[in-house]
Amino acid sequence: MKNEVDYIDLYYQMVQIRRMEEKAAELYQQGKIGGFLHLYIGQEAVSTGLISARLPQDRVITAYRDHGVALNCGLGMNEIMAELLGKETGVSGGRGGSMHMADPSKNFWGGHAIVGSHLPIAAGLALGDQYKGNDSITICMFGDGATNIGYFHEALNLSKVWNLPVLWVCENNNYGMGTQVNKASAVLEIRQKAEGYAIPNSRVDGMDIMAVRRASLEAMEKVRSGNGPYLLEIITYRFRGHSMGDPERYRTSDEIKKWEEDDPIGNFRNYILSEKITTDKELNKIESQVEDDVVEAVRFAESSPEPSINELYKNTYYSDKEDQ
Ligand SMILES: Cc1ncc(C[n+]2csc(CCOP(=O)(O)OP(=O)(O)O)c2C)c(N)n1
Ligand SMILES: [Mg+2]
Repeated sequence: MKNEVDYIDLYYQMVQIRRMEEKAAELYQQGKIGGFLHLYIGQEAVSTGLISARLPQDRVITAYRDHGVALNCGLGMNEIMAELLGKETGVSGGRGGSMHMADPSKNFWGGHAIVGSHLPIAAGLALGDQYKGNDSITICMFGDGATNIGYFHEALNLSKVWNLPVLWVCENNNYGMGTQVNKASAVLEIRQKAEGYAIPNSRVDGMDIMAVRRASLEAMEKVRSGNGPYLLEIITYRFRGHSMGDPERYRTSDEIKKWEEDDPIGNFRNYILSEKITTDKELNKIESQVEDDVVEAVRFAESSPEPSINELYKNTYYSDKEDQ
């Protein structure tokens, strides 16, 4: 059983996400990454704290803001970068790109692009574990915007009816694209929506990784001991636009600045230093290690081959018969 806190490793993971994505933004602007690119910058404490509390048999599934979640689940930075560049060596063989990272061998069940669509899948994963009597829970992450969609309500309802071992995790970053929560949701505290399905719930500050980890451990313990689903709302903020190319007319630079002062990485750095867990010098060393990791990931991705043209139809389904 894991769950001793490895503060240094958690810090390392958060800085890895930040630097990997800053580099991805640059590569996107150079036209090396196609399609959409949704950055997780600002939200690093959410997945890092949450996933640090899971056991290896627990499944994780998320939406399209998935690069950080993939790293936290143990997918390599080289392979994530290669996926962003659409290369054969990518985590999804270069077929998925930014929004479709996945590796079931690490119990990471993917990135999903259609808002809310992975919530019924999460209920299905949990139903499978319940049926088999596995000691696994499913951790399903989604945004505030997803809670206004039918999938959310159907999945929560059935999860309670069937007492499924699923932890619903709402990352409330206050926006669904350019729409603020108060313009799209009937309740401002998303956790209240769980009340309608008699699902126990709580809210936690997502800029404080230790608070996220504590709340996650508690919630996972409840779900694992057979009490059925639980909903954890994590309050956070994305420092970048919804995706690359977002003109961000819906929020002010003062608002962004205010949240940037509550930077989850800066907060954790201060915590580590004030608790004397390690020294400034050691943290600087970790940061330069991450710089090297990113350089290596880009080298790996750029030097990897494109998927072979001969595999164009691999994993696709088609029929050569006329419609019957
Ligand atoms: C069914 C569906 N409707 C609309 C979209 C377009 N869309 C992509 S992201 C998004 C906002 C979702 O916001 P939220 O769930 O809060 O996640 P966040 O981007 O904040 O992480 C929308 C409407 C979509 N992908 N799928
Ligand atoms: Mg959102």
